[in-house]
Amino acid sequence: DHKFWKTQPVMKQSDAPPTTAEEEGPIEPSAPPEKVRQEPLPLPSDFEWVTIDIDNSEELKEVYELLSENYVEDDDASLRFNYSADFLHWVLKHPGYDKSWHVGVRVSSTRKLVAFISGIPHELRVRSKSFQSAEINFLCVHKKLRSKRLTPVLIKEVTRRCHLKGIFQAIYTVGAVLPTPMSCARYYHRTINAEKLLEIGFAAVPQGMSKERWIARYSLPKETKLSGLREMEEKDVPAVGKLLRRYLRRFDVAPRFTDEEVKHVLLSGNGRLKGGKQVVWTYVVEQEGRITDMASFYSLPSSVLDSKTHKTLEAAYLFYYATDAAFTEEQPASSASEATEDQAGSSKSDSLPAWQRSHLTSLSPSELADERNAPHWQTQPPTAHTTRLRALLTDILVLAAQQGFDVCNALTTLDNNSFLSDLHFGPGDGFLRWYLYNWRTRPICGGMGGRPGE
Ligand code: YNC
Ligand code: MG
Repeated sequence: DHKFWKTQPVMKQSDAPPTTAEEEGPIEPSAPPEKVRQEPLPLPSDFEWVTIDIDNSEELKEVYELLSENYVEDDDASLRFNYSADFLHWVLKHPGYDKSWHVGVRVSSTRKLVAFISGIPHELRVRSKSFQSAEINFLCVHKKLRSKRLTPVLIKEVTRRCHLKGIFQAIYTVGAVLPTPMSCARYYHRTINAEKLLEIGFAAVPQGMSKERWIARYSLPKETKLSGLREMEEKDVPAVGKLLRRYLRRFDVAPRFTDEEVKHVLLSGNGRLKGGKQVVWTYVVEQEGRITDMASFYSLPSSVLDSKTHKTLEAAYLFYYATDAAFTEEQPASSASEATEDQAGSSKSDSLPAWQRSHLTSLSPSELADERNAPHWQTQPPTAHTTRLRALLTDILVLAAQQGFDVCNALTTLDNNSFLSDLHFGPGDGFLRWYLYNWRTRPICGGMGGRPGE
């Protein structure tokens, strides 16, 4: 009965969700720093809090090792996320990051790192309201310490450290159902290395199809097709920032990235720029000196736990993308709203005009199964926007294949539903749920969030 979560400022299933924009907002008020608890939460004896210095390669390696052995596994324990140290360093050093939000727990006697939780800051927009928030991620308790109620202590401690810095809202994603999702999406997988996925058992040839035909189904062109497609460079940051911010305004929930964040999120994980391993790939389409499209993916391998022949599944995860084809059919943004809304941190947007709101947000499992709710892209001819996305994402698959990825994963978020099946992505077993801490909101567009039983 959620002994811990029922004490927290999160939406409860029993609460009536807000019905108007005015009712959306904090569940409990913010407090001044001096009203925030000053001492760390008590830990069981034998354990102590540490702040991890991710610039210290030894400490970064300890976090990497804790996660590589104890982090998220799939349902039948055949795969476990294997975030690289370079990936962790990239994500945790988000612009404006606060070192004190990289929280570890050590065994006092041996100094062994046995638990971790992290937060990074960013500005989040939920419908028409924007606020500073923490994105909480990489919560992990060593397998030998499970079911001892350490998790609520970790969450309360990172919450305290956020409160000390004036942050009272957070967003996080979990595979499981907790009180109370604001949104849910399903994982889709696009086979690239068909043979290897068969050997691992991640995919199976459907009955009645030959192995050769199944493998041929996933073959990709050797080269990309879009003219003007190239890797993003630092000089592209302002144009990409503008395009991405404008594209993301079409969705009910999105971060509001500054150019500094765009540069970090899309470029700094390109290891060739700083001598590490590459974790993020970002491409742009430049036509007559204008950036018309961008798309990115990141590398998140999984350890294969039950195969004799393969140790690692190399997965590319579809990340941000944007195309100005989204705007050609719609009324162009007026220069006034472009100017005031372009930079995150500028004056907050009022309610968005209808054409900027998306109808293609993620779908709940029941919606996915519900023919009557068949989304309009299945029944309407492709638009310039969806045609453009298919071309762009096909090239992204080609590039992921060139980089040696075995599979490309994507969620039913953004406009992904308009190309997933055409590009031979298939539905997986996994779902991802989004949660907000201390923010009350109506269920997100399409009624995905907050439904009982999902
Ligand atoms: C979870 N993933 O329900 P109740 S995702 C949140 N997120 O509490 P114990 C979780 N809560 O139900 P264990 C949770 N998993 O009694 C469990 N809980 O109220 C709740 N796995 O604690 C659970 N990483 O310590 C229950 O559980 C209580 O030993 C039970 O440890 C859980 O990073 C876990 O999946 C997940 O390492 C640490 O199983 C462990 O089972 C593990 O007895 C593998 O805890 C790795 C894994 C989770 C990935 C992620 C997002 C985390 C978000 C946390 C919530 C943040 C709130 C906002 C804070 C900032 C606020 C501000 C400002
Ligand atoms: Mg525990």
